[in-house]
Amino acid sequence: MITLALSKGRIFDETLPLLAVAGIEVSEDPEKSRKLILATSRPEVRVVLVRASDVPTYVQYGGADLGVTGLDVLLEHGNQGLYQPLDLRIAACRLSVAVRADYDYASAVRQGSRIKVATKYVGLAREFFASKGVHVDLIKLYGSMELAPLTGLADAIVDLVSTGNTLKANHLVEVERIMDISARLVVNQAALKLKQAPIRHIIDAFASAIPSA
Ligand code: PRT
Ligand code: MG
Repeated sequence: MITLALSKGRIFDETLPLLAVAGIEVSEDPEKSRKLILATSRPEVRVVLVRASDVPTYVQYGGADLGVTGLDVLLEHGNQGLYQPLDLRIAACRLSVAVRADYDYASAVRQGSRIKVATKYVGLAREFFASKGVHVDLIKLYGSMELAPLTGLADAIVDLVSTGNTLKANHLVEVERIMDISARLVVNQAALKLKQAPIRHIIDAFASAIPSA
């Protein structure tokens, strides 16, 4: 049995075409079913649905053999014990710093002020600001980061941006791009040794199906 960990939403939706190339069709729509384990057209392959931030954990400890996860989640988790053969170039976005339109980020940085930054990505944010020598107080949030500058909780946020519509709707502006993000295939290293042929088949099929840049 091969177990693939996916999260509902864009990761699941954008992985389906890659699975199709590997000859694997998921037999149920996760938006319509409450099942957490989904069978596929291949009796030896199943999909487990986990929170996006739990995909690396499942794969690291062998709860799943492979998984698809955002680079944001992967870097924040740490990639100990995970083989990362492919950048799938799906679920693309960027990790950015954003502030209220009336907050002067550039002069706060220039003057060496302490900046209050709210984010789900405390590790990545700490590393980024430390590398620039910017002093920050980090505030950990689990969602709706955009609200933090609007309520006075923080001066800035570090969050994912794709179209920019969410920032715009909340009168925030992107002031720095930290890194480009896309989804990665991650593989449990022991599983790769024990189930080499079927896992290689999936890696090769995914590799042949990656959208071009
Ligand atoms: O939603 P939940 O809390 O269950 O988990 P999650 O938010 O971690 O999962 P999900 O499915 O939203 O995201 C899974 C992965 O998709 C992330 O880890 C990223 O690698 C990738 N991804 C790509 C994105 C986006 N694009 C994205 N735009 N993840 C989140 N967003 C959010 C962003 O946080 C912001 O709130 O969408 C909003 C901005 O979008 P725009 O288009 O308005 O700029
Ligand atoms: Mg989300």
